[in-house]
Amino acid sequence: MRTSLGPVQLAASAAWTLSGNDIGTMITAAPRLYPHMWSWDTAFISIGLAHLSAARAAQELRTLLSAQWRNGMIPHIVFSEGAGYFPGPERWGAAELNPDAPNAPRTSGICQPPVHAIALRRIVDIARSQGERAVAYDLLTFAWPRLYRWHEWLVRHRDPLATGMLAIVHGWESGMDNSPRWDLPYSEVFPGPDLPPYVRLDRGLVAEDAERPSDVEYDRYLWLIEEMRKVRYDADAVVRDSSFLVGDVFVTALFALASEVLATLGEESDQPAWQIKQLRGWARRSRAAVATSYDPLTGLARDRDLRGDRWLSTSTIAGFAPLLCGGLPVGEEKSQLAMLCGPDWAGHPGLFAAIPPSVSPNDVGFRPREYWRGPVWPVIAWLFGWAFEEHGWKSEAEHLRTECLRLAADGSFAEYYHPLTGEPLGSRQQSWTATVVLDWLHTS
Ligand code: 2M8
Repeated sequence: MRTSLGPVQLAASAAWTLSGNDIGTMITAAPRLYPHMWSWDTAFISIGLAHLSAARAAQELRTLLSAQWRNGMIPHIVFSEGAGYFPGPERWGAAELNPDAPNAPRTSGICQPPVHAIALRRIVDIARSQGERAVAYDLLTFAWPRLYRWHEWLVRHRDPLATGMLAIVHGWESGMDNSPRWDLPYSEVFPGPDLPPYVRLDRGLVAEDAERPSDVEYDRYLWLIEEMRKVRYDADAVVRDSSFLVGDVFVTALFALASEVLATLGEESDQPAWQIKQLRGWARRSRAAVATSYDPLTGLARDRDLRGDRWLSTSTIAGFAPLLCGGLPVGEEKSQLAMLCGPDWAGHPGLFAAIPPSVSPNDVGFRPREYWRGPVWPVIAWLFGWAFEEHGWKSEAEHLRTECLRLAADGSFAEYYHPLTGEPLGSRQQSWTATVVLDWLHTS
């Protein structure tokens, strides 16, 4: 029988999870599987933390931003002193190879989706509503210029065709590591004989191997790191040489959305007008790129394989990217929203809760236990809920929130859930799951 905690118990248990994952210098993404700081996890973590303490949330975001590379990139992992994750800082060798990477703390050499401005917006609003105006002001003053430089880095180094569609050089940069979105481009990544041997540490930390990527996938992940090491993580050389280069429609939509959010925060805090104008321009271009990727045949937006010069048509949650950033004509936008809520997705009659899974349950590639190949990810639902609120789709946002809270009421704060049974999967006590639950509980 599935436990179902009431709101007070659930909130207490989420707060307890976060304090358990707090190692003093940072809140780790999860206790055993992920004992370090991940870039987009920390954005979500700081949102939930703000409900407990705005100052503590600000500190967490500052810790991440303090590890920003000198060239502006926010690295995907900021390593704690603790061991227990592979690939760790030695395997990346970022600081040894690239003078832009900080020596301390140590970091990985790639990035993750740019959701940080959305977190900043949320923390500032929560802090102000709690009367913590100084915390809000100080955080905004610290974070805004850093986030501007981060967005500028993305435009400068990750828009190789100058279309506004941002490219990733590793599936890890999408945050949706083994999504079917990347199967085709990864089939063209051929690990060489000089791939140094390695031992995976993740396998033993989940109930079943199938909940994690396969060894073949890991070889490709590690090989891409070798390729980047060869060019010393030089941003342009990586884009030029990496055997994986894909225009990521979901990252692009988040960038468009976050750029608008950052521009508005800039107006509120008297940031330079030319930078605000630039952010609006970047947002416009990326929104247009997302709309261009829309396929009227499937009703979904598409990624673009820049090595193979082809659209990638997979039936994943990323296809709804236009609902995050806008830009589609009204009719198409309405039909996307109807599709997301309909029987192929959140309205599928077999689902435990009406939340869109990472892959449609009606798709042949749907694997309900396998990581980004089918499970439900609460953070992704949070992003859609947030965007729905922004668009004024109140009842859809409220329905999503209620269903997510029903799923999370078991108190496991799982990394992801089986969409048909609600079974918790992957890591437990995952920080970002606990924090989006806290945010949902506080917006009721
Ligand atoms: C997962 O990714 C890491 C690699 O970055 C892993 O599997 O080892 C993804 O779900 C990613 O989106 C997330 O940020 C990270 C930590 O939660 O775990």
